[in-house]
Amino acid sequence: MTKDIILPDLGEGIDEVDISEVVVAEGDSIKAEDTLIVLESEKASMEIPSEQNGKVKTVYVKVGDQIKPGDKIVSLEISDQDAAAAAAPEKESSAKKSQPKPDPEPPTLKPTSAPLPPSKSAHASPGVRRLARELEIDLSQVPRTGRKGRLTKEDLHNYIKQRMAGGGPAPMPEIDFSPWGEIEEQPLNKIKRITGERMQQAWNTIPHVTQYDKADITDLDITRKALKKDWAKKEVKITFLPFLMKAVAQVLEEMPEFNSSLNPAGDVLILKKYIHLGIAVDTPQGLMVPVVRDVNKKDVIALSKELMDVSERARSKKIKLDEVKGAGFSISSLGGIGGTYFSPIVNPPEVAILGVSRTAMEPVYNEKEKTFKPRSILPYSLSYDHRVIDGASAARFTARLAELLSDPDSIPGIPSAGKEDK
Ligand code: CAO
Repeated sequence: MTKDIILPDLGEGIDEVDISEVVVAEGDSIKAEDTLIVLESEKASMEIPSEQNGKVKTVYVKVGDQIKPGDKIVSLEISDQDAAAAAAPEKESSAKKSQPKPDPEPPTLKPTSAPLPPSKSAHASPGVRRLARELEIDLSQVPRTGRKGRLTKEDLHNYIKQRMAGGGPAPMPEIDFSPWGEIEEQPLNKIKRITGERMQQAWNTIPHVTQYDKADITDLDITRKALKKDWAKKEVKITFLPFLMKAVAQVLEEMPEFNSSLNPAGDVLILKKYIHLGIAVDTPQGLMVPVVRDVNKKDVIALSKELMDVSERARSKKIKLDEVKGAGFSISSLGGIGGTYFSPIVNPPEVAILGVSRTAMEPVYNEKEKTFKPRSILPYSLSYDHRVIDGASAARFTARLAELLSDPDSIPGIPSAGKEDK
């Protein structure tokens, strides 16, 4: 048998609405409750489901049509079996037809139990897409609750509300500062714009926590100075950073979750078996983060040479695109400049970053001698993605790093001084 499915009463005084999506096509086999069309009114987006199983014979409507209650949507070819299954409730409802009945509930979106993660290929009605375009919202960032993973108008509204509640930047009004004095406008260069966008996105999407710690590097500094003297003849600058990179690589080998990335759905951790470190370099054009690869396999001298080369090329704009990709963890060292502690922003898709500040002499209590001794103390901070890393793990990371840095013999890849010709 054939049955026409008509638009039911939508309630709330809605009489004519636009069709924003036709989900079925002629020849489709559908089940009761499968969506036939999506309507877009001033007030809401609604999915109109089928009343029963069947095969779509004719589709009477198209996107953009206006439709009112009682209009035909599709005709369904219904098998005898499906007709028999539907017969009982139909009889019941026709018995009720003679009695006055309250307005039927307007069809509404039925959210799935939990929102699905954002997806680049999510289906959304033209109305939702139009609204997203007007508000410059990237739909691939919006969690979905619609049937069959569709992104609904409600999803978009929730996303906007979340952003307005602090999940995103409030637009700054245009201000004319000139009434208060002379000004000059400097457009941001491309590196600064891209860095700004990435940092904003990281700040909005990653729940950041920063763990602060410090290490006694007095003995390490003696080792570094001896090596520095040796290698100065060969014009290799031995700074503190390569020692730190070696110690960090060691901790990453011991605690691999710090060298990982979360998949976009947020339910799988991707652990990296290689140790590539992003090193923040301050350049006249802005911040650049070239990547030093396989840090665990190189010694301090090789790393010093590479660091000199890569930071020089970053400053003279000679870094290739490939050289800023693939880091599993980053270090931002401001120790050569100054400061005591700062909170770096995690560089996604990484999950943690170490911020290093300037070493200072501090009195440290010596238990054995019952006296304070002047020691070189390095302050540092570890910012991490709290979705991946627990506070306890972060504290273990910084404590282990302090342990390594306080004992240069425990850090692999530090050659002895006086052997620079080998
Ligand atoms: N404490 C004390 N002195 C330190 C130090 C520390 N933590 N770190 C470096 N120094 C010293 C170095 O040993 C060197 O001194 P010597 O010449 O006497 O040996 C001096 O400071 C200058 O070091 P450097 O900065 O040239 O070299 P580096 O290897 O420490 O760092 C690089 C290299 C490229 C990381 C650095 O030059 C740089 O650009 N840092 C800025 C990074 C940045 O902007 N981060 C912010 C990102 S978030 O906006």
